[in-house]
Amino acid sequence: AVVEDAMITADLENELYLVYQPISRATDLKCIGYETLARWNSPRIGPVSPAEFIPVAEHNGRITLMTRLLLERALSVASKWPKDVYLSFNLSAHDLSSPDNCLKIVAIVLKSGFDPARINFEVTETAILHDFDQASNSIQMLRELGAGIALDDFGTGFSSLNHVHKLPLTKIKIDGSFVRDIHQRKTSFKIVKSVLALSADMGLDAIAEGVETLEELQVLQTLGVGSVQGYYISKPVSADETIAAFAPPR
Ligand code: G
Ligand code: G
Ligand code: NA
Ligand code: MN
Repeated sequence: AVVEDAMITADLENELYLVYQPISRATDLKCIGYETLARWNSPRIGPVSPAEFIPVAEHNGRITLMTRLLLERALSVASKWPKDVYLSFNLSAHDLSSPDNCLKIVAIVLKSGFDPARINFEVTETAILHDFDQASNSIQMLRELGAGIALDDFGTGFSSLNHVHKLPLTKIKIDGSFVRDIHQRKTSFKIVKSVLALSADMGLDAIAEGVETLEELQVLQTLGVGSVQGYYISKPVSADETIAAFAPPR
């Protein structure tokens, strides 16, 4: 109830912000994109994790405002990146739950003038399962706009293979739980290996997330994963740091 109460009076425009975690090509760790991660610093209750405040916002309806605010900001920052760097933006179940919600997202993208082909929307299986048919329509709509769709936290939900088959996805994000100690855990190794074979077979990009050590990275490189993300490569950084990263050396 504490988070619920704090959110009712929150000035989300000022209290919400985004951090940006690099996504890098596995072979040479060149940065090819950034995933935006929402942060809420409440003056009343301090920092709250999105894992906690997104579900609350979905419940009380403030998610509509949050998505608009965060996506507009992300697009504005991303417009200052080189053209070969993409934006990866997390969507919630609510964002996918009606054609109306999804059209609002499409409208924000079109208004921004940012190339939709440089946007990747991340959706979780949980968000999809909330209402599969509607989520499927929304994903189709975003694909028609020209954006990519990544299935996030792959392997942690239910009947994953079924979803990969039925939805017009472009990427799979292999959950960090399969990356953890992959150099020592045979089961994780086998799972990641078969997920990579599946992705290749279906023409999907594979991203391994939660890479924390060199040992993990090396195994992923050997297995041929396309891109990597995690604390070993970089923690999430501020908007200014993403822009500074591309400034010419002086
Ligand atoms: O960054 P962190 O590990 O605290 O994120 C926790 C969870 O919140 C993750 O599942 C992440 O995908 C989700 N999340 C982070 N930012 C956003 C956002 O802007 N929108 C939505 N819907 N989920 C987000
Ligand atoms: O659900 P999603 O995959 O979007 O959540 C990503 C979450 O994982 C974010 O909260 C982010 O802060 C966190 N994260 C990013 N890199 C790492 C990592 O290398 N290790 C761990 N444990 N968490 C990470
Ligand atoms: Na994500
Ligand atoms: Mn994930």
